Amino acid sequence: MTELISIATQIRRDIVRMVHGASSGHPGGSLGCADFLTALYFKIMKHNPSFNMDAPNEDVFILSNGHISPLYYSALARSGYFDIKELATFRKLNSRLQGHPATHEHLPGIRIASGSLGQGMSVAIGAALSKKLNGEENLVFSLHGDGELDEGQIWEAVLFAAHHKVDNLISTIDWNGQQIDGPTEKVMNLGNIRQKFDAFGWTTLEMNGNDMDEVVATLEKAKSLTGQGKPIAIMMHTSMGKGVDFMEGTHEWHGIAPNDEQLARALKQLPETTLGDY
Ligand SMILES: Cc1ncc(C[n+]2csc(CCOP(=O)(O)OP(=O)(O)O)c2C)c(N)n1
Ligand SMILES: [Mg+2]
Repeated sequence: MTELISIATQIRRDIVRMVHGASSGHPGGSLGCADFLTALYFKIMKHNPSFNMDAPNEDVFILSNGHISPLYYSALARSGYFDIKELATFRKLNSRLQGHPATHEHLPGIRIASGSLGQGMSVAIGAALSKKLNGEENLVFSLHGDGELDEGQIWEAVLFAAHHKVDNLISTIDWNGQQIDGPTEKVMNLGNIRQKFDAFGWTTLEMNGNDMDEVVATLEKAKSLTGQGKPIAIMMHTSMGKGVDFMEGTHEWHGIAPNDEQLARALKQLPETTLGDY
């Protein structure tokens, strides 16, 4: 557990350094979901960093809220998909690390373009059904923002997954209560999203997404509930900007870069680990 927490801290350092280096990007959601993606890539998922697009006999992760790409790229590099030095090219001209993930650049680990919100659950369902057709036992994980649930396509996918018993799918919702323009309840009130997923026929779980013990335990529990005829959704409470006090809990840091002074203040709160900076 200590090791996972340390990896998450290094990944948070990567996030703020990458966004600062590019003078653009999305630190808020990236920092909030850092514990979740660390647990997934370093403990929970069966995956192979010598990347195969078709993912035979391995688990698949689909990032639907593609704007949190700094987190995604760091988790991929840190788990061996590509050299961590490449993180320095984030959002630079001709980089494989575009602001939103795309397949065109052939960056190992990326299986779909995302950033246009609402599409990832449909893709994840397709991947999960393919696994079943191929007779593979592996699982498909997806991650979505809560603001992303404003997209109608999500609810079509939620209906479809329950009807077709896509029980090898674990979708997680980053329930941080914030989105680009403000708190979700002001922009478009979502109500109790757990009750909504329950009503649509999913098995639901809830966790504090910024407590590594709880994240690992809940993901293990979710895995144990697969194969029972229902898709699984995890309502993940996180704090946007988690780990950097002045970025925490506000939509203000959804999509802006820290300046030099803010970067220094952020890095002080996220001490460099034995993994080292890129
Ligand atoms: C189809 C589509 N509509 C609008 C946007 C613009 N947009 C980017 S991020 C965002 C807010 C998403 O909120 P949430 O999923 O909660 O992410 P968070 O701010 O918590 O990281 C919006 C509306 C988009 N990327 N795609
Ligand atoms: Mg949100």
